[in-house]
Amino acid sequence: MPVNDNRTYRISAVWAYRSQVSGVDRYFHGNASPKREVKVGDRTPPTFTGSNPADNATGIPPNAPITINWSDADIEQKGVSWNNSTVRVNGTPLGIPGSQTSDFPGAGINGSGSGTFSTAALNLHFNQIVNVSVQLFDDEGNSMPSAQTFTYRTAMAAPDQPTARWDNTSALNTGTHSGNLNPSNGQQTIIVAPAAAAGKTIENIVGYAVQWRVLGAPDWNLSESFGQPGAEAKVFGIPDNSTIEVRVHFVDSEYASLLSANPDDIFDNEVLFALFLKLADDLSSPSAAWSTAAHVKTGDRTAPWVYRYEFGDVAVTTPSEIWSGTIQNVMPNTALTIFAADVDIDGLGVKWSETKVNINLEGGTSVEAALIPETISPPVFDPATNTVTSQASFRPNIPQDYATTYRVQITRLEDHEGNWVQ
Ligand SMILES: [Ca+2]
Ligand SMILES: [Ca+2]
Ligand SMILES: [Ca+2]
Ligand SMILES: [Ca+2]
Repeated sequence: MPVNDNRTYRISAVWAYRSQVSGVDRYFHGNASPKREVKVGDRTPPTFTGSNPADNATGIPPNAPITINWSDADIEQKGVSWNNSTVRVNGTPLGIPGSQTSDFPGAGINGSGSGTFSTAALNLHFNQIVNVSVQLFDDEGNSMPSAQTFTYRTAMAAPDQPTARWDNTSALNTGTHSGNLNPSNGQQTIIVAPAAAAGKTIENIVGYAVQWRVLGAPDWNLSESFGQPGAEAKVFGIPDNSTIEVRVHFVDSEYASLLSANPDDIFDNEVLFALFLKLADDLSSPSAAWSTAAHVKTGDRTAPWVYRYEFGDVAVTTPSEIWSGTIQNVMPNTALTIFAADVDIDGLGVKWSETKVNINLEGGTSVEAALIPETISPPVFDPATNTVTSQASFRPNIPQDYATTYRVQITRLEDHEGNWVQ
């Protein structure tokens, strides 16, 4: 009969004998002795049943405790002996757990429990791979056949708040145009200062990613730029005349394979797409902690435009007519009022003193002359759209005849930054 460990057996003895009855062997036994109990000892090693953090977990705070779970069969209901067991973190033994649990339900032989270790003394870094090995013994000295290991990764710390500034090197919006004027050139650049994480050690940092949005917008835009460690990043395609929010998060060496040997490859479409996927993935990952957002104002690169003019009591508001319309039966020397709008974060709008107008006999030589307004209205600023409107009236000071066609051309309508279109 096989005997299992961790069991109690009751044993009693009895005499047996053989006797012939009518020439045939017969077997008989006497009364049984009193029973004895025998406990068969523990030869079952404990089992490592899991951990917290779990294997392959990410985003774990560096100072998070480590809990090791076990099960064991043990007739004495003691289970794992932490004095004999060894838990190592990146090779360093952790000693005795700060807290323990042990449970053998219903006074049975099969129990489970845990030991929880502080990691404070290890000073683990952010974004560090943590390898844990577990070798458990019970108090009879039965050990796991071999150590088991699991791995987790600590969280990526948030960078400090970056700083950002408007790159004012892009060209003013100047020159000729026909038809409707787009009020915004929409292509500005800001420069984001390198991100740091004061007082924190972070492993495997290869740079930082940038997101931006117009202040108050619901969604963030992924920037095409990827900041190298310690270097500034440029963020393109930002609207002018806006307050922009910028935030950054660190990225690790998983990006390095995307970037290959040449950082300029970031502008390769396939690399960019892969990086975008990674960035998007990071948005849902606790390992990608974003910094506090910085604010920066982009400057004015939008030229003003005419949206209405009036000759006496005749008003023109249709854009195509404003740029090439014809008005009949205007009295000579009638006052002209120009209504102009500008997208302009500083609220100044059109600089009327720089506005120039030609009035000539149609077909005659065009002569540009400064407009000398009789009246200028104060600019009205709409902060919701950063749009400034103002108007100026002037009286053409060339001799005009009846029944004669004159060509009126606003050759320069300039804002205070020098943006203008003709
Ligand atoms: Ca055992
Ligand atoms: Ca035991
Ligand atoms: Ca402007
Ligand atoms: Ca301006």
